[in-house]
Amino acid sequence: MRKKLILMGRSGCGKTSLTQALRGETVTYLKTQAIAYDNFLIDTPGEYCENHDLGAALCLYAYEADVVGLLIAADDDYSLFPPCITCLVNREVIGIVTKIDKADPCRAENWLRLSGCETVFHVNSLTGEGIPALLDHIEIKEKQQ
Ligand SMILES: Nc1nc2c(ncn2[C@@H]2O[C@H](COP(=O)(O)OP(=O)(O)OP(=O)(O)O)[C@@H](O)[C@H]2O)c(=O)[nH]1
Ligand SMILES: [Mg+2]
Repeated sequence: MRKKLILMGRSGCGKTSLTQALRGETVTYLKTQAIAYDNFLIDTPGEYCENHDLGAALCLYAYEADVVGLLIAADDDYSLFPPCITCLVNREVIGIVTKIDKADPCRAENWLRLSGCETVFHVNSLTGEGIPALLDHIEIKEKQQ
């Protein structure tokens, strides 16, 4: 069993590719046209992060999940997430730096930490690097007897 993870970030930052990698599927480009649910992942179109009114809807969608993932690609030139926004939802918020094969992930990680993410993962959805650590984080572990 896994906690339900919702992914948010600008268009093209790698949300859908990450959902495919987390499911163990081949990564193929597919533009997200609407919020997409499956058993443990909620994928959102990047436009929801890029438009102020749709951004408010993302806060509501967060309540359908157990964990909120904010994504920034390592080669992104800027962050869409303002400082200290994780308090807008009463869910755990984690940072995920994508495309770590394309640039040093440090800058994107710093932006995510500034936004309030205390835990930040680094992933490359094309090679699978960092995917096991993220899967482990959302795994619901049986209590030891
Ligand atoms: N090099 C590299 N490319 C990646 C990685 N992850 C995703 N991409 C590429 O980035 C492009 C956009 O990826 P998507 O997963 O569709 O991005 P998205 O965030 O879902 O975009 P929207 O659906 O528009 O919101 C695709 O061409 C992917 O192949 C990665 O880790 N490394
Ligand atoms: Mg997508």
